[in-house]
Amino acid sequence: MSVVSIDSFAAPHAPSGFRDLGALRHDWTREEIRALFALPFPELIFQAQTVHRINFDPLQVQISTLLSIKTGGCPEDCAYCPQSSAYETKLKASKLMDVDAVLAEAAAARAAGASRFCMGAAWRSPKDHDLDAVCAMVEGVKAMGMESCVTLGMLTPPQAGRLKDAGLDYYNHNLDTSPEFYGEIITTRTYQDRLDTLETVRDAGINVCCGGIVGMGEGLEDRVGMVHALATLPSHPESVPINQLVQVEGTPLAGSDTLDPLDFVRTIAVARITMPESMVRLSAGRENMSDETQALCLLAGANSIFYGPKLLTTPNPAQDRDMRLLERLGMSPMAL
Ligand code: SAM
Ligand code: DTB
Ligand code: SF4
Repeated sequence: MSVVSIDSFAAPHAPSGFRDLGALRHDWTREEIRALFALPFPELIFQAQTVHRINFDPLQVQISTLLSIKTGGCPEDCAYCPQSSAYETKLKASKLMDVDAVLAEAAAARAAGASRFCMGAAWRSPKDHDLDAVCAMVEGVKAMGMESCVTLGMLTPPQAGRLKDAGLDYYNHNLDTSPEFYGEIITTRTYQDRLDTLETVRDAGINVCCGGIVGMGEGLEDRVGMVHALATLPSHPESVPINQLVQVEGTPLAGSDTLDPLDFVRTIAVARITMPESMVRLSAGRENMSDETQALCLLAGANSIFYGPKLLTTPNPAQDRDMRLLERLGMSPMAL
């Protein structure tokens, strides 16, 4: 891990933290993170790019494909989510997919160039017998030479152990927002429940994929609090998805004020600076972003995307649009 000294480039008003840019830290304060968000845009992007280039090839983007293996009918009340049974959306619920059908989708994702296959289930937590099928899916994905990721809700230590034994590489479980705003969004499980699941996953030796959502009507201080919560975890999540709310008719958050795209870019940049060795994923919301906003996110340190025409239940940009964008930027998908 190297630390750059770039005093000679620093603007006269650059904060003193500028000198330790790239250091791996878990003691970020809210004040420091607030100060990053408040930087003039060119300073922020310069810092983010500098940190990015210390740890990563800035021309390479990791691509993951998502599949909803069990859709809708979820007992949780996450206000953003079309899969909650608490809200009337147009979504059709379905039971857990067959292993073979999932593996056929995984093979197609691999053929299209994805290096990771992520399977999501609309559960509060999995039942032990459901894990038999999920473990078989993980084993099948691994046998194809792809990385595997699942997101299944809260886990017990024995369940995490079973997933690890099946060869699971990543578990996605998001903190979603700041601890203060969280209660406005979800009432059926607590922030501490989420932290406990993250600890269970980490202790099982599975890589953690953990991020959040912006554009839910939160304030700047909530974005500060969200990044702070992520960057002060005992170890930084290996993967940090930053989602922009996909507004779905029928959910309580449909009709929320949309976020200034530059505030989204700032969130990516601050995540990059504070978690220098993590993959930062430009996640949900790309379908509603211009190519130029996405390009700014990639310049601000995002180095991963979800690839394929669908996220879990909502649209994502077509694959050819994504490949064209990477080509226009002179960037390429990270090899398997
Ligand atoms: N049910 C499991 C859970 O919540 O832990 C796993 C699936 S859940 C759909 C995975 C994540 O997707 C959520 O934590 C949330 O961050 C994100 N998500 C869900 N709906 C979204 C939306 N409308 N816009 C942006 N992100 C969303
Ligand atoms: C994450 O942070 N974003 C993905 C993934 N983890 C599972 C999910 C986005 C879901 C967007 C809404 C939908 O398609 O249902
Ligand atoms: Fe259920 Fe996950 Fe959607 Fe929350 S985000 S309602 S837990 S599927």
